[in-house]
Amino acid sequence: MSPLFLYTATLYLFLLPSSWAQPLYSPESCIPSDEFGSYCPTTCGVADYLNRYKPAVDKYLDDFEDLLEQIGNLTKGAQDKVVYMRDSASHGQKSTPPADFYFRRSSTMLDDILQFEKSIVAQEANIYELQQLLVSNDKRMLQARQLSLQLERQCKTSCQDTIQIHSTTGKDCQDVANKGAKTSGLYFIKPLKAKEQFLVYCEIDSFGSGWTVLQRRRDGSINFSKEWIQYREGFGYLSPDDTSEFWLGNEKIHLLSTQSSIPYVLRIELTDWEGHKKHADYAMFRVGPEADQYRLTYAYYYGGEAGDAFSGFDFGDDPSDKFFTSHNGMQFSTSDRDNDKYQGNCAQQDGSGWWMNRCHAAHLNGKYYQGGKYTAKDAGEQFDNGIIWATWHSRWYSLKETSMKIIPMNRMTTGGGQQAGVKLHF
Ligand SMILES: [Ca+2]
Repeated sequence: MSPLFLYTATLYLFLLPSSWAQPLYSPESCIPSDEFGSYCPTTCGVADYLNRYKPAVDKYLDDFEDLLEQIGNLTKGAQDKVVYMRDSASHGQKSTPPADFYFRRSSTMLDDILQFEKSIVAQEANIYELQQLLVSNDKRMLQARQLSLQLERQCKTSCQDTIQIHSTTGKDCQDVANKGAKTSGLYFIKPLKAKEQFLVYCEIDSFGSGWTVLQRRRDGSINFSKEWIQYREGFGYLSPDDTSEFWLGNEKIHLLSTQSSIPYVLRIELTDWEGHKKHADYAMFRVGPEADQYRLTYAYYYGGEAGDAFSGFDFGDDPSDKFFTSHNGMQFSTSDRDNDKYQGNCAQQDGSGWWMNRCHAAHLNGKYYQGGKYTAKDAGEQFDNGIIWATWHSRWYSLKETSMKIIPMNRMTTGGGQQAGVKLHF
């Protein structure tokens, strides 16, 4: 890597928002990533990065300065020589008897000298510019160093963003709860066929029910307009106090939902902008493998006040509305992978990833609209691309909060579901 590149890269880092600098975590103060971002959302990494490359940049600047000085000295020498030559030439012209040959030769020499002088002036201007550049670079370097020192100082006061990850693990959050975990938070789990464990948010209630949360929207802080790979791997942030937005990732959802002979119930929880909360449950929720484009299936609508939008909705536009907006059996689509039943590309139109049909009656990964109500004009191209649950609110109403979470089906009758009279959050 050339020193110039290092210098550019160093300065450029400051222009990036801190989230871009996340992979540069400090091993002492941050928790390494488990494919879900690094748990040090501070800029400590930037300081480490700067400190690592500072000596190289300093050396580069020193060398540059030496070079400029050398050029300056050379120019001065050349200038002295020109003055000397001009003086001797004109002296020769005056003192020597006018022999044509010598006179012409002397004139040519004077012309050359004049040109040479011009070029020296031009060189001097160049050097001046370079010197200005050096000064401004020095200034920027100084600022960078000051910022680096500031960051260094901040990073020495132990990282404020540390999070607690509980030590209990299991194949899902219910397993974690069965092993005695009592509080909601972040846990590592490892579904049966998973190659490695991964982090999830577990919602654990006082009755010992452990929900594994797959999706969360709450404030629009995360852009859900992502492509296939991001939907496969997951994106957003997991937080120990359930304050952030995320998509857990299709591969993880697949591994979770297909691991056991005990099927899962999917619960969808929704909050509108008036603060009302409703939910919808689906029995035997499964997401297929990537080879089958993460196909969604469930056996039946289990209940809930939000209604069964997942099975389609009759918008009144066409008799086939309900059939073509049902999500059961649909493969997952993203803007870069069209697996929908529409001649166009639903995911591209809506800028999201979802189990698109032609296109949707339920759409929880849609665009976040503050305040809820939006119009075709707001959506830019007339598509209903908000966060939609059509059996509750119209498709031109985008919900405020959503979550998708699963629990083994047997928990619905042994304390985790409504049947046992467990106090729910609604
Ligand atoms: Ca299509």
